[in-house]
Amino acid sequence: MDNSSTTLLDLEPCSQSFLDEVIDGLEQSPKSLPCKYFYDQRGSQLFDQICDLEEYYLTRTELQIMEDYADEMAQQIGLGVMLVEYGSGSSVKTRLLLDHLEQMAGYVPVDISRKHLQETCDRLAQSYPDLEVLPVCADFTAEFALPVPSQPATHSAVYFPGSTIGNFPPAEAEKLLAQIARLCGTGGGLLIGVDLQKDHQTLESAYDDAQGITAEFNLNLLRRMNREIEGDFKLEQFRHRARYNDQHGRVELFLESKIEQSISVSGRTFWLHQGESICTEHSHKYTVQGFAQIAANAGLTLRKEWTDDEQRFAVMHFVK
Ligand code: AVJ
Repeated sequence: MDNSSTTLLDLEPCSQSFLDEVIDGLEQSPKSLPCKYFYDQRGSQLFDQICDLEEYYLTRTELQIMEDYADEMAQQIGLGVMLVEYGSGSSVKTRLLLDHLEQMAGYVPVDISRKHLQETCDRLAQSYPDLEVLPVCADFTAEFALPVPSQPATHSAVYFPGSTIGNFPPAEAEKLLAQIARLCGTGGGLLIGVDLQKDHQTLESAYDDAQGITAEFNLNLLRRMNREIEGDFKLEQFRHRARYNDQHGRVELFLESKIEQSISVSGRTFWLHQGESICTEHSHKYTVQGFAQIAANAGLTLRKEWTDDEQRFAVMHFVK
C-alpha cells in the first residue's frame, strides 16, 4: 500500500516568521532567540551527534526505557488507537511502540520539516505495510485537526518523546498539554518523555560537551541567520555557555559576546556589550510529581510512569 507520499497534509507552517521572531528577541532585554530555529539541515545533523554524546544522557536513557517497557506502554495505550506523534524526527523510539501496539487505526506523524516527515513516512511504510500512515506537516503549537483514518479508531493517543516539552516554560507547557487533551478527546491519552531534575554538574555537562558539538549547534543559529535573513554575525566573536538556573529548574543556553560589537539583521542594527549574552534555549527539568501537576491542570490524569535505574528520565502516560 503506497499511502505516504499521496496523503501528506501540508498546513504550511512558519513561512515568514523567522525574521520577525529574531528581531523581536533581539529587541528584548536580556536578548533572546527562539530555539526552534536550531534545526536547519546542519543543525539537525549536529543534534543527531549530540544525541550520541557520552554527556548527553537523555536520548539513550529514554531509548532504554522504551526498550524495557514498550510492551507495558502499548498495553496502557490500548487496542485500536490512532497514534499521533509530535515532532516525529527519526522515529526510532516510535518503532518500539508500533511493534507492540495492536489493531492500530493509524499513525499520524506531525512535523514542521516536510522533508524529514516524508522520509520518515517512506521508511515506515516499508517496515509496516499494513499501517495507515497519515502525515501532517504542521507546527504542533498551532491548533490543527486530525486526519480521519479509513478504519475508525477507538481512541487517539499523542506520543511526544524527547523531552521537547522542556523547551516550553511551564505555563506554555500547560497550554500545549491542554491542546493535546482537546485533540485526543475523552478516552484519549498522552505518552510523553520528560527529563528529570538532577545534580547541576550532570545537567551542565550534557549541554556543554567536551568535544564542543553543543557549542557548534548553538553557534550554527548565527550561521543560519547570516544565510537566511541577512545577518552579519561573526561566529568567532561569540562563545557558547550553558548553566543551570536553580530557581527556574532549567538549563539555559547562551551565546556570549566576546567583545563590544554591533550586529545587523536585514538592515536592523543591535548593540552588544562585551560579555552580554543572547539566550538561545531553555530546557526545563521536572520531577514526576511536578510534571503530573502541570498535566493535571491541563485536564490529564497520570496513569503510569516508567523511569531508568538512576531516575534521570521519565516516560509518563496520561489519560483525558
Ligand atoms: C530537543 C529540546 C530535548 O533540551 O535537551 C540539546 C535540545 N539543546 N542540546 C534539549 C538540545 C542542546 C534538546 N531538546
